[in-house]
Amino acid sequence: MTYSNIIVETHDKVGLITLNRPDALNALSAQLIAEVDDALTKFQADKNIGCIVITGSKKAFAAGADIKEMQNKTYPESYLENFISAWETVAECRKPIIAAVAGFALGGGNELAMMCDFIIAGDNAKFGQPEIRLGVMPGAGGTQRLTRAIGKAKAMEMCLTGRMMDAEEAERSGLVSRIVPADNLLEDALKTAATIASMSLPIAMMTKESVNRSFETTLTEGIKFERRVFHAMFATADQKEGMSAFVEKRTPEFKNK
Ligand code: CO8
Repeated sequence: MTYSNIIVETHDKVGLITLNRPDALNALSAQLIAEVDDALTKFQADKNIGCIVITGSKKAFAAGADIKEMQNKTYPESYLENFISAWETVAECRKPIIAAVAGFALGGGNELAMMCDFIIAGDNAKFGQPEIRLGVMPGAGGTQRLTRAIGKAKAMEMCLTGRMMDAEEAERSGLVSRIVPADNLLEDALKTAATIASMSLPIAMMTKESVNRSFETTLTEGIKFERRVFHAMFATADQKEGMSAFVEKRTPEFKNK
């Protein structure tokens, strides 16, 4: 697939996807999402890639789904094409994904960021679910993921008023893991991703799966799941290497086995 809305690069073991529709503040058209899906599928299959970063520009991570594309959509069309299902590739990606967000992350932009495993925010980031102002509501997981991330009171206010949240409030509320100066955002996100990619890939993937399980089950079931996965880790060569390296006071060399 030839990409016209994203730029795809690899930085050693990190896959980088930069949303690149500057004229539309990276509005998430069907074509852009198809390109993101394609790039993610390739990074998933690439044994050398241990972590993925999705970012936008300094002005906008993404200002939402493409309103001009959705404007005349009918109910049967959206039902038949199962509109928005294409985005599930991001949420279902098994490798760790970081969203590096500067500028606007609105509507589907915020939902895309929340589909990633964590968000690092530039200090100029602005998050919001303004769909209500367009006569709709979030449709790519926003009502669910935002509520789990920041709690009912703030999520309800954001979704019902459409107001934006700045980076400080987003960090205070638990929507983002950290704030960094916008000029250093990509460098910081790539460095964080490189740290993750330097670990054992299967262990990182099992860790991601276990943390995500906490959203989908009870505490008792989640702890049972964690324990099964934890036991399985003793079958990996990377566990032997990681623990031996600690005991021998050296840096581990994970072989991803
Ligand atoms: N869709 C299409 N085009 C957009 C979008 C968008 N979401 N956002 C901005 N643009 C375009 C503008 O139309 C404009 O284009 P043009 O130059 O041709 O007129 C260009 O980008 C620049 O935008 P502005 O001139 O408006 O820039 P400002 O700096 O003045 O304002 C804002 C920036 C505040 C971000 C403003 O552009 C804005 O409010 N954008 C819309 C934000 C929004 O409502 N987002 C939610 C969209 S709905 C949604 O995401 C539903 C998700 C459900 C799942 C989706 C599945 C696909």
